[in-house]
Amino acid sequence: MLATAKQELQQSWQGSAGATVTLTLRKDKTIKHDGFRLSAQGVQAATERGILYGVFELLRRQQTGQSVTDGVSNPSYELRLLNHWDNPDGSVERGYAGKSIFWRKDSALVVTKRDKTLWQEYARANASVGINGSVLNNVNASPMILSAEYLGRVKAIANVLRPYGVKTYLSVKFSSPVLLGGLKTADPLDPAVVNWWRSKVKEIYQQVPDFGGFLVKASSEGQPGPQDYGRTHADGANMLADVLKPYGGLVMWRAFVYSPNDKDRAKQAYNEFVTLDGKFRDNVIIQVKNGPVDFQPREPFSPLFGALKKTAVMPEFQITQEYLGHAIDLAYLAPMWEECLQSDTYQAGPGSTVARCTNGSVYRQAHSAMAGVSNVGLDTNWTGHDFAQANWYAFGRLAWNSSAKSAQLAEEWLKLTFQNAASGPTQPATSAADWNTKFLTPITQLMLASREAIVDYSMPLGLHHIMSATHHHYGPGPWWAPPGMRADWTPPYYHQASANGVGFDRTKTGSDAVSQYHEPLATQFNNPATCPDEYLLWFHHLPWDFKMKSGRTLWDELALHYEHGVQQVRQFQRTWDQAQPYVDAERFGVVQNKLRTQSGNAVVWKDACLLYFQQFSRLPIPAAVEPPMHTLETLIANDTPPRPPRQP
Ligand code: BDP
Repeated sequence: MLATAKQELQQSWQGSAGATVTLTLRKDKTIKHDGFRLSAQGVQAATERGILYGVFELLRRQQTGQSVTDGVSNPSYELRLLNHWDNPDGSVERGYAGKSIFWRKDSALVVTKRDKTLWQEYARANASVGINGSVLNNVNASPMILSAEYLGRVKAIANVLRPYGVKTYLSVKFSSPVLLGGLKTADPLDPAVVNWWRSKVKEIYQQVPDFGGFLVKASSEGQPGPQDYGRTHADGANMLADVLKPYGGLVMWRAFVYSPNDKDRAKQAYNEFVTLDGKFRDNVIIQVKNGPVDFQPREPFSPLFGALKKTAVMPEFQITQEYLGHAIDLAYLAPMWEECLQSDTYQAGPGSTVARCTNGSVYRQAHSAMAGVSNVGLDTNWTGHDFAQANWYAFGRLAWNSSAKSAQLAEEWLKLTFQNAASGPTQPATSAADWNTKFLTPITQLMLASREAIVDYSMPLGLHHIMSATHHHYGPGPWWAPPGMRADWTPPYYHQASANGVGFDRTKTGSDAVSQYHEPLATQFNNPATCPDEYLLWFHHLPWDFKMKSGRTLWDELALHYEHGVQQVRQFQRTWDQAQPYVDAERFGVVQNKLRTQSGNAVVWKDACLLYFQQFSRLPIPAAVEPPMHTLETLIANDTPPRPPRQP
């Protein structure tokens, strides 16, 4: 890693002539984990990784025109990980940037020079934002990943990632002892099963001596798990933790569990895991999605944050835009993550934010971590949408500093990505001041408004999970409920629209999900008068003529949100058009086209939802809202016909 740090400096540092940058590897009470101290003289750190991060910080400041001030920078989270949902056949679950960079169908196991170059570039990008680990395969894991053949490729990948400080982890299928090992059971308390895992783990560490550990999706969405054998999540996680322990390996055990039998999916992870608090080994971390249902455009924070007090808990965010417009819509996600991290759980008094409850500030926990479901693929721009790179960037920076501000990260990213990007003889020369006022400021504003625009035109006021569920999770589908389908995979389960009103009643007289939140939140969420508008229909089923804080009816307010979302995207189009002189022709054109598509799709969302809900509300669309351009019948007919779904 030191060699990498030196190489980066030599390649890019433009300090004044003759000036030297000193790299000092020395412990110091103020420097934690992979933190570093920057000064005019250079970088000091306690680990080689720290040196590397310090060097990248130096280069970032140089490129963004910030001065190098003396000071220590320590990471908020010890582990800052990408989760790749990549399958051995090269496909990427919920991936919108092409195939996997790690796996491919043909000659899967031959490592080419091109593979290595790509992995190196990927590792370098990660290191530049402080990401120090990658889970190389999908949580819906194939048992094959643990075969000797695949482990050979894992070793090759690990060897390329290592010099950049990126550790390698794998997702494992809980039934691997049966599927791969030929055992009759995967019962975590069966000695033969434990032995199988023990020898498998030994084999992994022979190939990858610094292997990070396992990520496990078990007893979740049909995946096998300890509950198949009448055991608990703790039994399963602890068994794996025990076999990894001698090597320093970790288990990241996902809390994304729900069964079709419960009346409210949002309550289940909490109910399942809260009773297990304190029962996990210290090398287990429970990985919890930011919201209690899934990665919806907006959810309140998962009530598990802060509620598990004797167990390490890590937030899982989704960088890939499964529910936020894939690689078509421009969605800068840092505001969403910031909103979650800064939510106060009150679990240990005021100020117990999600960030502080998970990064070691509130509870003593052996490890702290944050995971992001990666949006990286083989596309030349890595992430499908040029602006989706900003989400990879911001995820790393937020995992490093959980108090970082979305606005600052957007500005940093824009400077690093677009400064000096104007090209071609027709482009006017631009001064720095010009660039700031005509590009940086408006495009930062556009980015900051982009997530809320999507919330507005798709699922405003706390609506959730009303996307078309025909596998793609892109457009609207509030109607989608094929006969025989699991109710909790259909939008009507979540919006509950009827002549009486709309929204999911999670109050004390409803599913009582509100009681999973610590006071004062439980009381605040329980009362529609005090529940924040953005979570209103998450917690309440309300009549269409319910009087909102604004004085308008719920129906009118809903319609205005949809309208506002559409208008916002049109404004983004205008803003982007103005940015033309400051962007190279290729990226300008691609983003312009995508915004055009997004604009049309926003109208589809608005029309579909308003026309669908209008069947129940029987109220007119307010005059301030553009009349629908589509009919409900065509929109439903154009929705991709349902294929046999594995999941919504
Ligand atoms: C859902 C995705 C599905 C994932 C699942 C998970 O639709 O593809 O497998 O989450 O996180 O949001 O396990």
